[in-house]
Amino acid sequence: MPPGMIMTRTLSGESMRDMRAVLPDEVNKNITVQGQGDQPLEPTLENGYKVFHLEANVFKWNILPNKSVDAYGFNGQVPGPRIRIKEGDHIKINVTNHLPEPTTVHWHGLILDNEMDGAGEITQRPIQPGETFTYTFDAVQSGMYFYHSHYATDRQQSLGLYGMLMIDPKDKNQVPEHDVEAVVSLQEWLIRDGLTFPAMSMEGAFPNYFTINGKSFPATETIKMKVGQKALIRFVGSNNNFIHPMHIHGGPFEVIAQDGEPLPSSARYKADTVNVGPGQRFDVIWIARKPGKWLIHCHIPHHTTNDNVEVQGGGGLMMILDVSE
Ligand SMILES: [Cu+2]
Repeated sequence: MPPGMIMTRTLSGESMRDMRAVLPDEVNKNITVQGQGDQPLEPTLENGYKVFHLEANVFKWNILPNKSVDAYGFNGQVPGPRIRIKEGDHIKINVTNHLPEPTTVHWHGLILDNEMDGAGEITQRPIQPGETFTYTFDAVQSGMYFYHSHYATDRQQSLGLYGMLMIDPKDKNQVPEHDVEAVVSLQEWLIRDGLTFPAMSMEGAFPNYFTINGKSFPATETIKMKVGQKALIRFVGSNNNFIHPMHIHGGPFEVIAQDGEPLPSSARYKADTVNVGPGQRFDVIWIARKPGKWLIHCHIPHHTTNDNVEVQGGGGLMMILDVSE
């Protein structure tokens, strides 16, 4: 049990279950240290359906070259693989559970049939270890979405069971012109005594590591741009606990979509910081006005440290837009 939790006479064993550390001997998939998350997942085509395969496993995941977590994740990646589809597609997603506990997958924000919604014990019997469940839906929306475990969510999403779901619109003009695109998917971790606990908004369980697309700064991706180019940056609140005020240096951006829905031009607005809460998505366009290294980072400075320590100018929720002439 993490120190600091307040025990009372009535604290039940059940309340402890979801906060336990991942046991290192539960790791059942080997991943290379250099593994990157959010990699494109290719579907097969079957009878007019795009069919995807997700597999939930336990694996060691490097958030920094010298720091790994014992993660629950999809297809050996944190975030899980990127499912990128088109508006109008017919979709099937087979989910196989190799976790030591039941799970489900919820398709956050999608219009679909209730029994495909993935709310464990509400809309379906959770997928038991060793079982496969097939989700099916038609993509009637477009924009930035994500998927995540919806069973013991406080534990499972915290341990890495989430991934990006992007639906390209039929009408390409719906997305403003841009030269580069970057997903900024947030997550919080608790590593203590070499063990990975699910980070929770609870005394004794607060996170001490923070990741963008599964990596802590300085291991986060650097985005190369040229002066005058536009970046479409898609913030995703795939984390469980904090609202992260995500800030970009070098001048304001324009918020063009929220939660997958494009904002009409009259509702678009300029800002230099957006509060990205758990579950939210914000798409923004940032123009590279001047050359140099411009930061994207959370404005809660503790979230730009790694276990309370700044490394090479920061940590955690930080990445660089590297703009050349
Ligand atoms: Cu933050």
